[in-house]
Amino acid sequence: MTRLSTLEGLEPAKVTLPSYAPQEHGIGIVHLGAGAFMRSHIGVYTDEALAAGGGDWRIMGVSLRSRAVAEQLNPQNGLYTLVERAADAPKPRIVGSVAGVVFAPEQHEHLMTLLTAQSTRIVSLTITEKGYGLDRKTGRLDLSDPAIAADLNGTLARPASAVGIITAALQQRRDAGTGPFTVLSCDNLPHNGEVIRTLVLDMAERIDPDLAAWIAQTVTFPSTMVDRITPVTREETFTDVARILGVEDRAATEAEPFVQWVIEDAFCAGRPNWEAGGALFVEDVAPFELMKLRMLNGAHSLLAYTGFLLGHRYVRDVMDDPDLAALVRRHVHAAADTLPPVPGIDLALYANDLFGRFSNRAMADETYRIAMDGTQKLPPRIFEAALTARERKQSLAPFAFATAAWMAYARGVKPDGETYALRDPREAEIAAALAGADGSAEGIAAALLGLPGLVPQELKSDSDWNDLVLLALGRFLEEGPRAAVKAELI
Ligand code: CS2
Repeated sequence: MTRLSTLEGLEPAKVTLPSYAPQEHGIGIVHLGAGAFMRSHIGVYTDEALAAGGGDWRIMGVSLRSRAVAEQLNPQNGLYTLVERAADAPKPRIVGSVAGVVFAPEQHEHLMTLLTAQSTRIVSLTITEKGYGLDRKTGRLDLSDPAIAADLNGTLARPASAVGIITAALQQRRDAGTGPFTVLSCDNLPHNGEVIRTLVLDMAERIDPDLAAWIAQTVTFPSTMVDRITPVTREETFTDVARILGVEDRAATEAEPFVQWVIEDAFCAGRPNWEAGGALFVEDVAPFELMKLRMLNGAHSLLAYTGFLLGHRYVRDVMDDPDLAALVRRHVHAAADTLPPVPGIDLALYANDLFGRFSNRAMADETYRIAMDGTQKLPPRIFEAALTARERKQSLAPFAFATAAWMAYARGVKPDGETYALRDPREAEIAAALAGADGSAEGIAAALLGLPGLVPQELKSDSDWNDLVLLALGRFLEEGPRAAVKAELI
């Protein structure tokens, strides 16, 4: 079977095709973190923008760690299929907005040429929470992050971290008089624009204080809320595409039909017409970010840990389990109660949509995917929500339960004794902390709550919070996850 590399020969009756000629559009966006989420989200919005308004806004993806993404997309001239999964037949579309992928560790010069080109006007990122090198305690760079430390020691000669790459590119642009680009974080971090701005400024200040001043004056860092559930690509993704299109697509990606993007309109060097794809431009993204992080992502983390320990492979299986579905509902409503008003959104309807999205039977979204990187995900999703609940004198129980579920999961053993990898950047630290603890709920909770910079002090010193975490964790350990869940529902 031939490999996808051109639109020629593809049948519009079987697959939605770009209504524009991709190769006629130059590159305007360099996107760090060229994984599945780039393909299901910014790639699609930019595809719509190119179709509606044209312009030189194609995306060059950058892979910071894995060569595989480049090998998937480059032989295909950046073309890929996005398969939308809902109850009816899978809906494939070819996306034409991605031009290719640069593998940063091996193509440093090429990457810098791209980033310093006048034509590059936006550098966007989906590098996951752990990719930022953020020290949550100080809100600044985490100097113990190996990539950040290496970049600072090498004074950005050959940067490895995303923050280092952006700072080095901005330095060269300033020196050459090229002008700034917009830095657009598309990760699940509250105030993601402010976070990346602070980190880039922090790095610039340590290397070249004048550069920091130039960045502060000229570069914009809009915050965004991004949303589209994008499972890991599976064998069926490839076989469906091959069957429907008659070509082999090694970059095929699948996602749910729902998609949302709320963006602060602060672009210092222009932007595509993303409204064409339905993006919403607002003055303040914060309420939308909080809504999505606490309601969707918070419930996701809760259901991932609890569901995984109960043997549910997919999110849809969790929603088929009446006890767990009830717990998910409780969590989503409790999270909604911590939110400020969100302009134009009815939170009850948003919650209902979430239950529908989680229950989508055509999606194979693994609890194990969502369970990874817990130390990075819990603070914004669970702990910050708990802090607001505490201020408002609302129940802490849903958030404490999610935390206890993570603690039970962090032990790395299923109830039947099978072990698994945590897949967390602090995995070694967690293992060391647990090795030093006795196996009781008290011992485990103390070890994990004691991980530096993880749980906010206000929660750690709240006796209600501690009692609730201990009670739930005790049930997980002594009676098992089913009993722990059932006890919550009484
Ligand atoms: C998930 C997210 O990985 C996770 O923990 O909660 O990837 C989630 O699917 C997306 O944020 C949905 O937009």
